[in-house]
Amino acid sequence: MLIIYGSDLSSPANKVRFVANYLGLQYEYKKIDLGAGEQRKPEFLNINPVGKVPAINDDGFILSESGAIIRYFADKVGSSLYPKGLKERALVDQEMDFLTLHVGGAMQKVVFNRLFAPRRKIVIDERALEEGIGFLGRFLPIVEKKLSQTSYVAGKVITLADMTLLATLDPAEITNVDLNVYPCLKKWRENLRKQDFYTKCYKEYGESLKETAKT
Ligand SMILES: N[C@@H](CCC(=O)N[C@@H](CS)C(=O)NCC(=O)O)C(=O)O
Repeated sequence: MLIIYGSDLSSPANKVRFVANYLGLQYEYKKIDLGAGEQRKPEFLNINPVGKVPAINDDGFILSESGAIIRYFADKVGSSLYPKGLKERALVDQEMDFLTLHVGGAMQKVVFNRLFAPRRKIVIDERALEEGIGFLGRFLPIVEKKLSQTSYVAGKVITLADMTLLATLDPAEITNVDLNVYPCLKKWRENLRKQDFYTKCYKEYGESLKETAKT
């Protein structure tokens, strides 16, 4: 049995569920309550000593780090999401690294300061926020240009790079990151967000916050 440890507001963890759903993997989703510090409890530290989601337990094989997990899933079932050819794979890796480190790094500063800091009553780091917005303004036009030339991030077919970008930009609406200025990116995103692998997780990122607000 495959267990995915995640949290609905964690983009890296959601990326793992997107890929598992896309590949049709059966799994149990165990939510870790990050707000309550469950990730630092000994039971979870036994799974991931770093104390972060996502992590998986696949019949006793324990793995963390979302990039490693989604590569493992794709290779396990021999999926074209992670092509086997030397150069095709290298290009997917290039996009995954760029999207995780640069776009993801920028998005993280925005998400932390516009979503989590106010909720946790932490002082907003305006400088980090500005830096995050600045980097998005620098990197997203590069993504837009790619998507104006090809259907998917790393070429003609969907790959793990698309899953990475999709999860990374998922909190855009809730954090007021305007993606309307990127029409090709917007179209690409709309297409993926209506697919089963996505809607099996949720209708929209952050909907669990609305549920909590109701109770
Ligand atoms: N590089 C990791 C990042 C994981 C990560 O930062 N997880 C966050 C949620 S998005 C977390 O668990 N934070 C809890 C904490 O730091 O206490 C990955 O890609 O899996």
